[in-house]
Amino acid sequence: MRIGITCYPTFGGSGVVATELGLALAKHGDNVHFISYALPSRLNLLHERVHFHEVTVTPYPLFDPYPPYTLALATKMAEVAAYEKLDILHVHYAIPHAISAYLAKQILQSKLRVITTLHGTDITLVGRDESYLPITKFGIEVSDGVTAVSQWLKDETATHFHTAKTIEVIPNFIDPARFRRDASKFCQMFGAPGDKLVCHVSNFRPVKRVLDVVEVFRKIASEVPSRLLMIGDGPDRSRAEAYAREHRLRDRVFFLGNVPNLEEVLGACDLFLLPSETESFGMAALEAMCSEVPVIASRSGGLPEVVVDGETGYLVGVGDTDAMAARAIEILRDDSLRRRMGRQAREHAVAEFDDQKIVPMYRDLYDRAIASGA
Ligand code: GMT
Repeated sequence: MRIGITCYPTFGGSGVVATELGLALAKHGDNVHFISYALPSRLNLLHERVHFHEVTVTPYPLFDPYPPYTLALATKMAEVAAYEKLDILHVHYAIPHAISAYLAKQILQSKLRVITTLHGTDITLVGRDESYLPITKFGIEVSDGVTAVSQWLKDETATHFHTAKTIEVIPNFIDPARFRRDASKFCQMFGAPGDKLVCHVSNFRPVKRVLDVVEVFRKIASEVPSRLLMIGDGPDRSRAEAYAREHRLRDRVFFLGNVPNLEEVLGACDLFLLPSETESFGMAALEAMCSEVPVIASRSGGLPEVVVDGETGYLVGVGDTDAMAARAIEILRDDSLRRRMGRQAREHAVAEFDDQKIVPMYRDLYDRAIASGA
């Protein structure tokens, strides 16, 4: 099969899922063409069946002040679909990507099938904005297949967009060989002997509540010798760093930015915190779980579909930093509980979200989409 994939090429979970999906499909024999404005952050594997097509928006005074990325993307999609004879164009995010894909299909008047995967922000934030709601709904309804990364997101989409479009739940997935416990390397760099390593990974947007992470850690550190690794970057990083400074935690809290070797870091951690306002799935939590790290997360959005409360970690109310700290201290003080929850977390991650199980679900959807247009 010849498959085009468009995603945001950043460190966010949607880019990770799109990239890992493309790489997995290529390994199994498909030809995969990534189409985006930059190389996806995890696209670090050279493979004869993986190709990258950069979208550039040529600046013209006519386009001031807003260069039309959506149109440049549609043009590039049509061009790649035509000369690479794409069967499928799989876009991650309804807006603007599904709209560009629709335009590309109209330009070509071809049997190209468009699959749209909803990841969350397009539905929970942007798409609900009245000014974007109609076009987001349109992007969903003109797609040949639509998936959501959790049941929660599927239900949210149906409710807020009043759409009867069939949406299939295909959850995010993980490569268990890549994310596994290995404390040896990284601990030597950040773990003073005996200190527990607590970790958070996100893009530091307000929805992630990163100040809660540092506040919870302040409470943990007063009871358990520990360090906090803050991975990622974004708008709330400065505030979180200021909080750590003000509370004299700078020798215990490390802001590492976007690290290329995330699996090494996670493999050495003892606990993962994800206090988000909401998450449609929580990809970073899944990667931690697969690395045998218990996760304490908010009981919100799709997180209860990933974290099993009391087994693979704990779920607490949004903003309840006292409860999160109490659960964290409980886990970090009891090594056998931490190890058991870590083992159960990996078992659950592998049983439910193994790439070998999930990637074929996408492949099957592609087959059905092609058959329906034949
Ligand atoms: O969490 C973010 O802000 C990044 C965003 C993205 O664009 O990658 O993540 C969304 O998609 C991920 C992959 O499906 C999900 O794991 C995240 O839960 C989802 N983020 C939110 O719903 C806030």
